[in-house]
Amino acid sequence: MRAVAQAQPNIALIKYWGKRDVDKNLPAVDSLSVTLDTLWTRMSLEFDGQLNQDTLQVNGSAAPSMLQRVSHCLDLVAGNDRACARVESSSNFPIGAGLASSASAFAALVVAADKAAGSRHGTDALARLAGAASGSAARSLFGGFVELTAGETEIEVRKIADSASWPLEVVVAVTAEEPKPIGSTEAMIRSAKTSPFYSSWLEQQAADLETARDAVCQKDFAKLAAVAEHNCLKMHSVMWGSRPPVVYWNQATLACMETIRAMQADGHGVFFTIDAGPQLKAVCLPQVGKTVRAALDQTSGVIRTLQSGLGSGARMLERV
Ligand code: 2P0
Repeated sequence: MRAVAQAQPNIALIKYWGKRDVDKNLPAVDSLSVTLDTLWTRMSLEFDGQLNQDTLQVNGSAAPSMLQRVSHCLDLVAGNDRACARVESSSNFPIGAGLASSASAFAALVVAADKAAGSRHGTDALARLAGAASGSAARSLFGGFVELTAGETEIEVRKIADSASWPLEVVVAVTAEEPKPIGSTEAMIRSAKTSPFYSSWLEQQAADLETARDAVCQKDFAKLAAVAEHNCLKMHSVMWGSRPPVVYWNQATLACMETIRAMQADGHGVFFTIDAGPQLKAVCLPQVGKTVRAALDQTSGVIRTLQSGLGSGARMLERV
């Protein structure tokens, strides 16, 4: 039985950085994100009693380095006594480069695996299982504005506003297409162990999240912009203060920040955020999407831009 699911990446406006429990992959902090619509990962999965091991293809090529993580996730969804699976993933955007490809991949994977195994879980449970594989993936089970609450023993994920209720746009400036130099899991562990700023990062997160949640509920763009940029730069300060430092930015990342600052000075409704990679994501009011994209296209070092509205959560595409 083959199942095909699709999920879109999400962009955190209040960031997940740090783990409460590394083995269970429990985040140390709450986070808030927006789910995109035009970027996607499609995951095709078939349990097959004839196979003697799981197989994984990513964009048409074997991907043995990711197989263990995928197999573990399948065990969580379908049980240790499941048949082996043939898994094929394809994405329409660069993977492993700070564009949340693991979020869309694991969100799509849990939906496809659950369907193929007989639909035993609801969306909340699937979000927890996706989060156990990759923390940010839990948020891609839901569309629009999504909040992840990191409890002592498990996470709670919920949509706090629909994509249609505040149709913001996101322009991604791609400044490097190669995989990032250090994975976010390792970088988070290093930050927690060595960054002198890590404890204040944890202490202040609840206040940032509350401000951002209020801003979303009030549709207060200036308020959301201020807290999201602050939270992003604070997360990167934690990384820069780690030993050895974790630096994901390149020159074009900084050039893009200057572009956004210049647009803000001109009164445009736009702000930036940057994740575990050198790409800059500009979040903007829909009426300035085109202008923001044109400005980022003109910015030195930008390879290309992608544009997206806000979209829906992970879902099945077909069942064969
Ligand atoms: C986020 N990031 O909230 C933050 C901001 C990157 C920077 O979640 O270790 O791939 O697999 O749970 O989810 C990227 O980390 O990490 C991430 P794991 P994940 O989007």
